[in-house]
Amino acid sequence: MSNWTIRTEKYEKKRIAENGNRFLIGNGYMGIRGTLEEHTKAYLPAVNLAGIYDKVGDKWREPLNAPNGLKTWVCVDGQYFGLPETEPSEHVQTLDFRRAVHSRETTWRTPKGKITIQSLRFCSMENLHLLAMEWCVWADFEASVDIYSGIDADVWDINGPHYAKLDLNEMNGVLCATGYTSEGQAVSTAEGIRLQFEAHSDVLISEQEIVRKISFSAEPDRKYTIQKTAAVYTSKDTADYRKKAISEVEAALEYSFEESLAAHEKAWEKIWASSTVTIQGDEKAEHAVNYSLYHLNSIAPRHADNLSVSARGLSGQTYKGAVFWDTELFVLDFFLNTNPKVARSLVQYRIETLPGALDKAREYGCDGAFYAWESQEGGFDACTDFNVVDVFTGRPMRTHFRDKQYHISAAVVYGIVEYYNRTGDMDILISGGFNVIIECAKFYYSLIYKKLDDVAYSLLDVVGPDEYHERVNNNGYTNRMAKFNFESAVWALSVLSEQQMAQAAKDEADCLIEKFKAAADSIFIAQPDENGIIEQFDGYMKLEDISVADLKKRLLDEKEYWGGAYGIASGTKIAKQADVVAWLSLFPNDFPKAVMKENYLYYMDRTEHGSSLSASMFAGVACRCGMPNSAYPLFMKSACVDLKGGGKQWAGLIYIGGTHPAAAGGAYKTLVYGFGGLHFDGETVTAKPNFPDNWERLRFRVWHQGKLYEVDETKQNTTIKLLSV
Ligand code: IFM
Repeated sequence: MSNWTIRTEKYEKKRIAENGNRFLIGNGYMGIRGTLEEHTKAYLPAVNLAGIYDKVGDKWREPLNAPNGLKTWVCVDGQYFGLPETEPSEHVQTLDFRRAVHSRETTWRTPKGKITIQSLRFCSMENLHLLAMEWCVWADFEASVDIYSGIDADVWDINGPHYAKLDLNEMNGVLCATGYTSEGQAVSTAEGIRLQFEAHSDVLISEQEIVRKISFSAEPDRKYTIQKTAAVYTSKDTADYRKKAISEVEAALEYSFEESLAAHEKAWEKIWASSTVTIQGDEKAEHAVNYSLYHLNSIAPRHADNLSVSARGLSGQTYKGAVFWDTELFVLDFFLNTNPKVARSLVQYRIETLPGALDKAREYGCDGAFYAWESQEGGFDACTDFNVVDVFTGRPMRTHFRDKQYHISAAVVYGIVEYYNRTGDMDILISGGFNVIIECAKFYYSLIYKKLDDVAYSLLDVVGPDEYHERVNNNGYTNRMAKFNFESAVWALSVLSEQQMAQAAKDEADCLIEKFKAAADSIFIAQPDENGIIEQFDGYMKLEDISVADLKKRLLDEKEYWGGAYGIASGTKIAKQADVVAWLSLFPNDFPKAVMKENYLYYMDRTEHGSSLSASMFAGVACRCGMPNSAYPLFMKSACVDLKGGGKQWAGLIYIGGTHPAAAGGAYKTLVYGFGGLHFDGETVTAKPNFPDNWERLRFRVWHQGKLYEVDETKQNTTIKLLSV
């Protein structure tokens, strides 16, 4: 029986931020950080919302955190008991990630006796606007108890405060806090409780908080339980956000806590029915992968048909809640395989944000579509020209993520093509997908450059996924992706030409086909040198060859940024994540296995893995080279990033902690494609085990072309069964 929980049995103040990510619960609409009910904003609690943003002054635009409807704390005989202020004698925090239920139990031993609080909460997967919690307190002595429970609108923000105005009020026993942003959006949290005992209750309203004070005399060893329900609605959901939040709470209070919990658990069971992974022979890996998939399932935008997922999921405002290339290259496959409707939403988001990409291309004097590096709604690029803060001067540093990471447009195209290959959904292509592919190809076409004497076209002045080396020429990954984009556009235009089309449009399509064919054929694609090594970009081989360990010794400050003009890595071969390996992981048939292996080994020694995306790309290539045992630690590194509360926490002085959907998705891809050898060819699904030594059996389900399959592999035998749905 697999272990579906994570647990911590001690309370460490220094791990509050990390535990906020590890113990997160979410349902795609919102994510509730795994902080404790009594926590004020100093401890980073958040009810982080998907797809709604705000900008304050000239600070970064970021997603909103809703007023916190879970806020609850207790005073016993006039003394506050809560963490971290009052040191506990016992503390247990648990996440049951099969049921998506968070719980905690904390005990204090006082001269009068023991006091314990306990809570259990969930973010409903059945009704995505609802949060519910059962909270109780008991003491083994007679005591006078005050429970304070309500809504805290003094929310944690990185670049806030976002609520320029707050309305706090109570009606018929339901509390409501509505925040109005300077961009004209509003967020309402309503909250209601069920009391399981007799008490005196008052509503207290302060500037940023509305709470009930529930006072009673507690008998020794009797549990006093409150059941709380909160609902969140925003002005993006409905014009009646406040009314809706209140009526949702009233409706939910008609049901018992147990009934709401059961409905939530049932919804999760359905999700797990298509996404559980079983690994016989390796419980640790099975636990880590399913935990990673829990996080992906918790951020899936099931409630929308045009939303995507952000680089730190719903764990807070890090990375501005923006969508990166992470979605298409690391996360999309999980949803293609387990929930194609969600995959469609991720793709549709890009189709609908094309206008933003067209504008961005114009801004830089280019044709076509240049997608946002950090994409918010409408394709708005939240990335700034100064995206890192220098630790020494405290000044923003000029970086070129926004204006030179051209590879983002081709990543969007890659996602659309993948989605089509896996679903056969021609509608999405006709209704916008083809257009994106063509516009992105036009973008690269307007960038490629050739001197009179050159044979090939170059792509100059770019930043590849290895962000430490800025403004380089002919970055291997970017050029290869541009070639892919040109080829995809030729296909798109050919399909469109076969449709009913006016002669002028046909002529235009023919002309573009010719241009893109020529571009695909003549863009520079680096080839292996005499040792089989592919140069990451022009001139890379001339850079200083140094080990990561030796380079690290040059750091003057542990938070120092490694890239940019003065970064310690810039003049060396050390990459943040290896672009050539990224290339090979996507196009494994470009070169023979021996070349792949040489490059894997070469770049492994020269990669810092400063991005949580890096390890899974290496793992995928190791599997392709027939080295599953070498892939294994890299796979586990990706699968365990959030489990261990790892990943980089700082880029210069910018906090970048949170959950890591791309690492989770990358681990999943390594599992099914790398170790499971899963392969799709037209309608056909095949799998060929390529297991690490200790694995005995691997089982998972995948959707392909509208059909659901169960893949069951042992080292000797593979069965792929079509399931009836
Ligand atoms: O998209 C990545 C990028 O490749 C490296 N820095 C973090 C981003 C978000 O995960």
